[in-house]
Amino acid sequence: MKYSALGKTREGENMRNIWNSLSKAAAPIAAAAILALAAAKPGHADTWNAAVGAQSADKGKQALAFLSNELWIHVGDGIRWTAATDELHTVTFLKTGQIRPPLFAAGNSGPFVGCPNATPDGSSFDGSTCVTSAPLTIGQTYTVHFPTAGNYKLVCLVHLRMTGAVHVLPTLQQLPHDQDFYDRQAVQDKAELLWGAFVLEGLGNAVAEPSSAHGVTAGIADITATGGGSSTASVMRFLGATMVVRVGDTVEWTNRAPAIFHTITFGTEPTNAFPPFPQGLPTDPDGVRHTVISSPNQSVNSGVIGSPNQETVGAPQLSLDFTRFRVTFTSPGTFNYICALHDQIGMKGTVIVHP
Ligand SMILES: [Cu+2]
Repeated sequence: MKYSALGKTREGENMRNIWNSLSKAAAPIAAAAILALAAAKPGHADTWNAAVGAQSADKGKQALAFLSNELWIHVGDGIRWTAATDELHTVTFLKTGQIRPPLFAAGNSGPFVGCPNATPDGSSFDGSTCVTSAPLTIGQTYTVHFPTAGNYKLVCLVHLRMTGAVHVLPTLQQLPHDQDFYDRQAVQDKAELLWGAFVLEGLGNAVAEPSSAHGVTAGIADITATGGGSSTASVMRFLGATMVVRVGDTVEWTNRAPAIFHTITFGTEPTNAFPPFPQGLPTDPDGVRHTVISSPNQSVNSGVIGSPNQETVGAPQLSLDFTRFRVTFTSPGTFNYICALHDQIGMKGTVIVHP
């Protein structure tokens, strides 16, 4: 989706132009005029536009980001977010202190949990009751209204490090930016994040270049931040996706994407890809799950691999992350695999095993 396609629904453009020109005048008369005009504003609300995520044409590079990720609006205004990726996102405002819910119930095989459930499109958020969209896919929109002044944190329940800020100012307060500014900023942020993913792809490929190590980079990402929140440039691809080895060789996958999970899944895709299949996959002394595949018909799922989240003061220490997975191939053949979480955006690979 092109950002220009998001368009504008600024009912208050004339009002704001008057306001902007008046606010540049220094005379007290102008100040009085501003107050008079502002007093006329109640009952009037703007709807701002923002995007959720951005992606490359092949969907392999994803900007996990609210674009823009920081907006200043007036009390009574709304923001309409438009999802721009095949990767799912939510638009979510949790209450301060609320425990972040999992995305799906029953260990990720059940329905969307929400806070609880999704709240209707057009819901209002004032900090007292949480508001969330369902997981949104490309082209879907979700609008939130803000009836109370305050500063609110925006999160995505799918991605751990995808946040933003909405500053809701009193009607008399001048806003720092207009919709055109946010549209330009969204285009620039998109370009920077997708360019970042392009650079990461090169980095991941350099490491995964077929060699005696038989290493595959199972996704790579970088988190960046603005004053409003954090965004992630992510390569949702296996780098070294076609690996050629010999019988008896071991291929090793490494997830280099912080707070983004992937699986390495051969054969039948399990209903719930989060736990490894078969259960009780053996583990090497260095803590890496390691299994043997002897037939292209064999079903094996790594379970999710990746780093769960940043270290957090006050939270229990987690065990060492599962960031790697190993498979030893004992028969020749062509072995196709997918990431069960991201195959719909093309995250797939092949291991060709020669005698
Ligand atoms: Cu994945």
